[in-house]
Amino acid sequence: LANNPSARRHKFWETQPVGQFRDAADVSLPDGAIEPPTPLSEVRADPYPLPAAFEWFTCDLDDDALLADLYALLAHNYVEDDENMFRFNYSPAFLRWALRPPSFFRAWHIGVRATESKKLVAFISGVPARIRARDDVVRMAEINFLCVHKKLRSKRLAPVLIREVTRRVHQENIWQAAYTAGVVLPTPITTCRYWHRSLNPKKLIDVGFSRLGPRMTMSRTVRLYKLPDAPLTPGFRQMELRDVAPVTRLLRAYLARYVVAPDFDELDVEHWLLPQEDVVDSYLVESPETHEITDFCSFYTLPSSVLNNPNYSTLKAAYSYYNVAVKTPLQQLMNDALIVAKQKNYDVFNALDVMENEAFLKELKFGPGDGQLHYYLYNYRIRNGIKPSELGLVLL
Ligand code: NHW
Repeated sequence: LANNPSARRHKFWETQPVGQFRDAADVSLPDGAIEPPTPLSEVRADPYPLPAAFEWFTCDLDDDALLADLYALLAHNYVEDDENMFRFNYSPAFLRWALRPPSFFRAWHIGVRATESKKLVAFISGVPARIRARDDVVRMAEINFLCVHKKLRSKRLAPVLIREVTRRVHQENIWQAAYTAGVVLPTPITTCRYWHRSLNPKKLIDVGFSRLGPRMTMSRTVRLYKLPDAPLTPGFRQMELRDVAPVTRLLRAYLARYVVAPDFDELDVEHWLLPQEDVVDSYLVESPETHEITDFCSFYTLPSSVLNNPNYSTLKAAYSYYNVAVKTPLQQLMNDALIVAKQKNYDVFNALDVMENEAFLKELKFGPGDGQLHYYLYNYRIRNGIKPSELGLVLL
């Protein structure tokens, strides 16, 4: 049983409209919504009950003090690697960006605090998105930053948070959601792997993120990962506000190839892809002759705290986001992304094996990580799932 997650019982997830492991072989089930919307008047009006001494609390992220509380909750209690050596350290500016896209709902930034001390002890969030599955564009919530304080774990608080965010999403007449997790739940639409490209191999080895390869010395390793000082593609430059329309056109045409992908309009592109220092970086290739925008690449910034290391407290990591190579070969475009990330002092560049990424990972000296990332849809079935290369969606 322990080696077979799909045989495990899921007391909460078995009650939810998600693909159930027991239905995996049932070919008669159609793609699309698992259950129909209920009339809005039947959506529960009151928040779900919390254990005594805790209360719901909607986080206003305009408020710097509340943002600092959320940052601290996550910095101390959010996702760690299997060996508890690193913990995600989303910055306050990143959280503001991630949680306030166009038409966001404040009510979907859901905290739980201790009634007496007002200390924030748990959180879950949603943001609205249009996500296309095959030819069906669906209004969804992207759910992220589910976190329960370490001292309150295994008390079934997570299902209460999930039910509450579901209720608040339903109140907006939205019935589907997308989310990712490192754990296996019923039922992933696909399972991806992270790949890592060392930019600062010495530090990565010192903090235990990577190991010196067999028959390798430190100086050979440093040489192996060395990159040019500046991008190589003529016309490679940072994206600016004036580029939003052509980038949206490029991205929409490109994402149309994938089975599951976001349906971005110009407002989304302005929010999600216009560079913000230490949050999101986007570059494009402007043809030196025609001034046409031909290619695009982007990454977001998510440092990790290094736990229990005497020399280092953080790893600066870039995560590949959306990339579109039309005229420039993808491998060359991504090599330029690595070069700018190195210039900006990132220690590592991470990428999932989604979209066309397999085509450059090995060649650009990415190595496979040990963690997996499972993608899920709530109340939406995709029979047999999809391959990572059919997925055009990156969640933060
Ligand atoms: S994944 C990151 C999740 N956060 C972390 O890993 C941070 C560190 N861990 C924790 O804070 C990205 C706790 O361990 C958490 C669980 C809070 C994870 N997703 O309270 P109990 C996201 O944020 C199930 C979903 O006792 P706990 C995406 C588990 O399978 N379910 O556990 C979030 C079990 O149910 P089961 C998860 O350790 C997507 C139950 O929770 C889960 O104290 C959310 C146990 O609860 C996970 N990552 O707290 C779903 N981890 O049925 C959104 C555990 O198996 C769905 N569980 O018995 C869509 C909603 C919107 C729909 C709108 C129409």
